Amino acid sequence: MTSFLEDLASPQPGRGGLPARAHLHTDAPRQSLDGTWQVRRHPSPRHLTDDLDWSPIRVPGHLPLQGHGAPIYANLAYPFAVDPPHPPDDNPVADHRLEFAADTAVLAHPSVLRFEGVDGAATVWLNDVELGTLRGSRLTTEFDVTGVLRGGTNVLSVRLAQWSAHSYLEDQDMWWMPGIFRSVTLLARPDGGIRDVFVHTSYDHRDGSGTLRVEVDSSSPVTISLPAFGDLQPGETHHLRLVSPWTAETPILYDLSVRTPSESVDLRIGFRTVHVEDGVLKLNGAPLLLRGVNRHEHDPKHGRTVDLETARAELLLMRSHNINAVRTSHYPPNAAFLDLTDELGFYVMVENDLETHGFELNGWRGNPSDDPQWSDAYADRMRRTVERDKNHASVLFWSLGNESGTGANLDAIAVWAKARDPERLVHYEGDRRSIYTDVYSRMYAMTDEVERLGAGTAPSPRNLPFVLCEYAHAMGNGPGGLTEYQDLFHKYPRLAGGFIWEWVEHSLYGGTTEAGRTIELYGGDFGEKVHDGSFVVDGLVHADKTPGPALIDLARVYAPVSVEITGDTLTIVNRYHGLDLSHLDAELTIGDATSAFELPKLEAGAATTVPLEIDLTRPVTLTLRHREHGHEVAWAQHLPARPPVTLTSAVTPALAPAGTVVPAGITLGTAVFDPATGMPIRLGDLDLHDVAISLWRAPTENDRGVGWDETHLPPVADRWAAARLHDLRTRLVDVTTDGAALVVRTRSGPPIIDAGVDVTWRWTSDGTALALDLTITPYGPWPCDWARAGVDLRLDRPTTRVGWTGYGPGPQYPDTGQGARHGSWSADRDDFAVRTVRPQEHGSRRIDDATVDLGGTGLQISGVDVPITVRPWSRELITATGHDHELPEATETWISLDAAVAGVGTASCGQGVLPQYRLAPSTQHLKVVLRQS
Ligand code: IPT
Repeated sequence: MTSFLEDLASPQPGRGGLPARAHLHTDAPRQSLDGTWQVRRHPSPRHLTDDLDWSPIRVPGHLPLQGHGAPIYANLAYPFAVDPPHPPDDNPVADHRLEFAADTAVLAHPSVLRFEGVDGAATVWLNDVELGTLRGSRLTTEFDVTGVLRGGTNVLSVRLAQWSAHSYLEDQDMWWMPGIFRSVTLLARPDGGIRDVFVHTSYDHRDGSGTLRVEVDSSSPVTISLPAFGDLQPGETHHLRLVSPWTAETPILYDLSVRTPSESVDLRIGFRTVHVEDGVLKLNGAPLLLRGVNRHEHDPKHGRTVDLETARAELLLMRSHNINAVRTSHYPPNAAFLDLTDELGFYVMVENDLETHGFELNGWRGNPSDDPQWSDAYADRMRRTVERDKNHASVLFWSLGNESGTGANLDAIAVWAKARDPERLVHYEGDRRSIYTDVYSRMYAMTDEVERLGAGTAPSPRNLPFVLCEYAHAMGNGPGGLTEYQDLFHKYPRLAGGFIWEWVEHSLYGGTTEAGRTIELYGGDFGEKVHDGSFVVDGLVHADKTPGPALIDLARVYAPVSVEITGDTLTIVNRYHGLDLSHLDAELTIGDATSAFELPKLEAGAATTVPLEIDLTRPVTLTLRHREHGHEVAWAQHLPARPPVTLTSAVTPALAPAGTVVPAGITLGTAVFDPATGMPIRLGDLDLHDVAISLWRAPTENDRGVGWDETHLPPVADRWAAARLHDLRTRLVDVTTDGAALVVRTRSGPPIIDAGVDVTWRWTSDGTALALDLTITPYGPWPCDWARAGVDLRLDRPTTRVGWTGYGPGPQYPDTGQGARHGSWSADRDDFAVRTVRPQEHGSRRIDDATVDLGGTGLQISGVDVPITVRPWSRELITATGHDHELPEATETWISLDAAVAGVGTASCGQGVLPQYRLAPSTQHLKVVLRQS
């Protein structure tokens, strides 16, 4: 028998486990071994001793989240020397121990011990008998414990090392966190029971019939029954004359029971056929569009231990935001998750627990994917993935793994998966030849290439449908450009949609600050020497599963019904897979009045345009809702053209004598201007500070990324920094009057270079309000695009709330904010600012009228579609602060009023800001009216 140390360096699969099989819902007795175990830690497998104290630990759970070691976040870099198959000596080992009495019901039969997920590499003993080793952190292992399990006290020991040869196969972009993080269970296996079941179904959309074949692995006579269809023979294909098909829109499941005299198993099955026809992905004969997300299992306190209530809540949240597909990136999820996707209706790509991405940093030298010594490990992982989850209607794809290069071991598992389960599709992104996959998959391909793939002008291997297994990196402020992708998916049938990267942010909680703010941590915060910083925080929902603004936008973009109001017509496109629109209610809001709207009958895939007999000089909103759940599926809005806000009467500026002389003080209505700068310093009772032109924003994580469309250039944030866009120097040119207007001209530019902006500030007042008509004109050879063009000002009191009429409730940049609609909104300071785990520019709203409440007084801003931000901090402070909880409490208010704002793109991983959303130096105008409220 090999030693623990030797085992850790073995590329072989774990040993001693039983052949993989489905997780079945059985009436055989079971006993959970979850609960409080004991643990002790050794620094290395070379320094194992017995004189360590035991301390309690919760199972399931991760060691580093319970005080044993620290999490490590690295994306592709291996945080150890790449010396396969050897793990480093610096390799903490945790002995786990549980004393338990076995239930008599379990003891009455042969039994197995099941581990559903143990992160790391372990050897397992029961009552000092070695059962075998655990490899494949997110995969199930079962050991036969018949004859080893006994009456009285049993002692279960799990010696778990953080690193092993298998760490080279588990290089997913996530926290390295060893631990028994999923359940441990004892299962009685009655003699003559059911070892395994494999259900095969299909649906024929031409006549509504289905087929069913149930393979059962048992040594006893088997009875299979499907209520409504009676008893069925195992192993035979049964033709069922009329079945209701399963789709994510109609997740109809049938109860199937499989019995032997000693055991009965219940399954919930669905009839559906997924296949590829003429380069189009089809479900039950109709084209299928994946509106998907990549989902890691993550909880900010418990890591990858995610309970089922949380998983259900996540799926309901997805559904209510029009998401219909999940890629289980990058490993099989908790097994019961797939019961939920069957029931709630999702198209699932189950991914093998495999990634060798770190080899890319070494030119893929030694990549296990093409090295025969790892072939058994690859086969073992794929087999356990497929066997466990093979009965789920929701699972349409098997994915071989993520980012593992190319090689014979991948080829082999693809061939095996296809042979074992010909009725599902095989996916793998990393091998562009796509010789053994059923779809052509890419990640982050840019929209222009996706367009060519859709149109057939870019080569698509073997005429396969195209899937973006990852796109639109939801990191920080963004992703921009969702609409452009979706428009292509709608335009070209070959494009089967894709999966946003990613669903949930992986920040970990680190307590609370004195001020009561939650501390959210990312890579590097645990003293890791090799780490990838905040790259682990890139989700549509926060770690606590509260939606970020991108989820609201995505819901609109993914809407299965497109609605558009143009001229006096309404265009509706039904983008459901199979539903007509009869399950939806529609209502039309004109001004304040809402009434029901009769929807045209529309089959899936059909479109219609109907006249709208209404007055379009008032705002019109059409909303479609799900009748059953009340959730809003789609909406469209039409806004009448709005005239600019002007003051009706004017007072004359007190500027004497008229002309360019700098007077002692300038007043205009209730406003006072500083004669030295020409900038307003007071409005009514409010002191205005630091009024200045600004072209910069606090770089977003997308601004800090190298866009895939311009890999030859530094990130835009670096271009701004090089141009010192954040550091404009201003010179007052002159102050004059023009009738009732005070006209201030300034010139601003960064140091060093001879480019800048000429600015004309034209101020008028009706005695109380102050109107600004601003023109910004570039001069000189500008070295970079601008982030924005507008005016900053500071108030010396904190904001409590912002109320506004305009687009909301979420933020909006030129390439985001699809979910923002025109209306009246209110948000507290934090919600208006939109805080992110790593501080950055966010929260811009386009307003017609906003009141920044400063407690007792406030500043009112009016205009038409004016982008504004309101925050307690300067952009310099935001940029210099690494974590949200490090930002100081609010004592002041920074406001920006913008003439123009650049889009945000998705360059943190993917394409940069699309050309139409960039802000090239150009003349910009801003018209706003300010008043104290
Ligand atoms: C891609 C990975 O597959 C995913 O796990 C994640 O790391 C994502 O990037 C970025 O957050 S790989 C990348 C090199 C395209």
